[in-house]
Amino acid sequence: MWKTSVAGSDVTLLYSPFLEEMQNTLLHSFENVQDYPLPQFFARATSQKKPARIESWCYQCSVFRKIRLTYLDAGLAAQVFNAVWYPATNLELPILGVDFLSFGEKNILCVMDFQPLMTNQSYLDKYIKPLHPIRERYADLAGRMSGRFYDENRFFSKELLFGRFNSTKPVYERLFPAFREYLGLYIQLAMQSSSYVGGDEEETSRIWQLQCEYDRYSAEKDPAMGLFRSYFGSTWAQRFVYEFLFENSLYDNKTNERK
Ligand code: BLA
Repeated sequence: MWKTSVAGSDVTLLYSPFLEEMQNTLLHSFENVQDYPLPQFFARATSQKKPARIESWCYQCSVFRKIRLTYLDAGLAAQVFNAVWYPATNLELPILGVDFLSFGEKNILCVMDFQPLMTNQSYLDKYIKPLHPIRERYADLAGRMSGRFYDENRFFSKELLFGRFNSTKPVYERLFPAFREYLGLYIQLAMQSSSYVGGDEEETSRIWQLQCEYDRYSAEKDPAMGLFRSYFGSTWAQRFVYEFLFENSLYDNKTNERK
C-alpha cells in the first residue's frame, strides 16, 4: 500500500487503516492463505488524465475461493476501499461485501454486509441474525440504501452497515470499530461453518450458481463503472469489472460456460 496520496502528501488515504486491518486479520486467521492469480493489468493502474491510481490484492485459502481488496486513490476527489470475500463453494456462508467511499470530506458513503445467498428464515437466522446486536450499537451506521442502484432485497441483508457522513470523524470513531466487529464475526462464522459442511456435489453446484448470480447482478448494478472509465478509460474499466471484480458474471446461467 502507498504511504501518501497520488494527489500530494496533504491528502489522507482515508481507508488505508481498513485495508491493512483486513489484510492482517486475514493472514492471522487462516493458515493457508495464498495469492490468487492476479494479472498485472488488473493489479494496478494509473490515470493518464487526472491524479489517480488503483491497486488490488487477491487471495485464496481453503475456506475462501477468492478474496479481493481494491483501493482507489484519486486524492480528495475520491478515496475508495472495496472488498469482497467469496467462500469456497462447499460453504453456504454469505459473501462479505465492503464498499467505503469518499468524494471529498463532506460526501462519505460506507456499506458493509454479509451478503446472503439465500432468503429462507433458517439461513437468515444462522448467518445474518448474529449481526443484529452489533448493528444495534451503531445507530449512525444503521441506515438504508436509496434503491437508486441496488435492490435491497437481493444479495443484501437487513443487518447491513450503511452510513452517509459529511465529515471523516465517524469513519475513524464509528466505522472502524464496527468494521472490526463485523469482520471478526464473519471469520468466526466462516470457521464454524467450514468445520461441519461436507462436499455434497449438488449443494456445491447450487452455491456456485448463486455466487455466479451475485457476480452477474453486481456487475450490472455496481455504479463504479463510470468512475473507472473517467480515470482509466472504458476498455480498462470494462475488463476490470467483468474479468476481475465480478469475473464469474461471464458464466452463462444456463450452460455454465464462460462467455
Ligand atoms: C454505491 N458504489 C456506490 C456508488 C459508487 C460506488 C460510485 C454510488 C455512490 C453514491 O450514491 O454517491 C463505487 N463500487 C464503487 C467502486 C467500486 C465498487 C469504486 O465496487 C470498486 C472499487 N458495492 C460493492 C459491494 C457492496 C456495495 C461489495 O461493490 C456491498 C457492501 C454496496 N455501493 C453499495 C451500495 C451502494 C453503493 C449498497 C448504493 C448506495 C445507495 O443507493 O444509497
